[in-house]
Amino acid sequence: MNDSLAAVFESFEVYGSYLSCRPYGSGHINDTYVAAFSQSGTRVRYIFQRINHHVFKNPGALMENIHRVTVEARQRLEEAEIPDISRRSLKLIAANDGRPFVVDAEGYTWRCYLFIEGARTYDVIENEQQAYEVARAFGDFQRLVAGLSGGRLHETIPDFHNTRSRFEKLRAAADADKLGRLREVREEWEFVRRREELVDVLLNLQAKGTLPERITHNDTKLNNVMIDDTTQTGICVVDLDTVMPGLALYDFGDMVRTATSPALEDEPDVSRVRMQMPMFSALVRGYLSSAGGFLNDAEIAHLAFSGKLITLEIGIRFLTDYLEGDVYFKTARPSHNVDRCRTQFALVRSIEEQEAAMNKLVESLAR
Ligand code: ADP
Ligand code: GN1
Ligand code: MG
Repeated sequence: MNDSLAAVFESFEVYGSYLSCRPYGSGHINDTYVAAFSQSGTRVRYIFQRINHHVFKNPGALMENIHRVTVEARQRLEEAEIPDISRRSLKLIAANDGRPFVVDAEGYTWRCYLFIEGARTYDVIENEQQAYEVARAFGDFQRLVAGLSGGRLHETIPDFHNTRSRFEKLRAAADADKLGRLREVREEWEFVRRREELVDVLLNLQAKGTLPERITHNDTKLNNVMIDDTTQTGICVVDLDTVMPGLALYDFGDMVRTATSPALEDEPDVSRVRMQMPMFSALVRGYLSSAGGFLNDAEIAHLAFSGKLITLEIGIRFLTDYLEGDVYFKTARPSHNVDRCRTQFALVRSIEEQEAAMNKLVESLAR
C-alpha cells in the first residue's frame, strides 16, 4: 500500500491493523478500493472511494446528499423492523473529524463504507430472478427515500438525464469534430439524428406536469445492486453519487438498458446484443411490486419507451466522449467508447423491433 492510501485509511474511524487493499469493481468514474483490517483477529472489510471531481464538481454537496439519503433509508428500515439493516443500506464511516468524508493531500475527496459481505454485483444479467430483484430493489429504494425531509437534494450533475441537452452536446461535438473522428462514426451520428424527436418526449411530459419529479437514483445499472449470495435477493442499492431529483422513468430505463441484454456493455460483437422479453417482463414485475403503489398511469405507460430513450441517451454520451477524445468515461482501449456506443444503439434497435409487444406486456402486467 502506498503512503497516500495509508493516510486516507487513517483519517477514517476504521480500527484494527491493516491487512490488504486492492482496486475493486468496474465503474467508469470513481476509483474504488476494498481494504481489509484485522479487528481483534476478525477480518473486517471496507470500501474506500475517491470521487472523480472532474465529473462531480462539488463533492461536499454530493456527500451531503449521500449522508442524508443513507440516514433516511436506515431510519425507514429500522421503523419497518427489517432485519440485517447494515447489509441493506450503505453505511458511511465517519472521518476522524466527524465529517462523512476526507479530503486528501491532492485535494481529492474520499469516502468509506462498510463492506457488504455475502453479496455481489453482476455486470451481465444471468437469469430472470436477478432482473426481478434488481428492479424491486431500485423501486424499494425510491420508496424508502420518497419522503426525505430537509429540502431538495443537490443536483450533483445538472441536466444529467436531460436528453435534449445530451443530444445538443453530441451535435456540438460532431460539428466541432476536433479530433477528426467523425468519419469513423458517421453512421452512429446519423442513427441518433434520425431519432432526434425521442429526446423531448419525457421532458415535454414533465413540463406539462404529467410526469412528476421524484427522488431517483439516476444510475440504476445492474451492477449497482448487491445480490445476496445465499438468498439471491437484491439486498442493497449502491453507487449513490447521482441520487437527486429526477424522473422514475430514468431509473427504469437504465434497468432495461443494463439488465435485458445478454452482452456486456462494451461487447465488440454487437450481434450478441438483444432485448430479451423474459428479462423485461421480470423487470416490470419487480419494479411494479415495489413502485407500483406510487407510479402514475403516464409513468407506467412509458416504461418500455424509457428503456429505449435511456439506452439511446447513454449511447449518445459514449459517442460524444469518443468525439471529444475519451475525456469522461474511463477507457481501456482506443475504440472503447465506440464499442460501448454501438452496443447501446444495437439495443435501441432491438427495443424498437419489440416495442409494441413490450407495451402490451406492461399493460397486461399493470392491470
Ligand atoms: P462506481 O461508481 O465506480 O460504479 P460503485 O459505488 O458502484 O462505484 O462501486 C463499485 C462496485 O463495488 C459495485 O459494483 C459493487 O460491486 C462494489 N461495492 C460498492 N459498495 C460496496 C459495499 N459497501 N460493499 C460491498 N461492495 C460494494
Ligand atoms: C457511469 O459510475 P458508473 O460506472 O456506475 C455513469 C453513468 C452511465 C454509466 C454507463 C456519473 O456509471 O451515468 O450510465 O457509467 N456515471 C456518471 O455504464 O456519469
Ligand atoms: Mg457502480
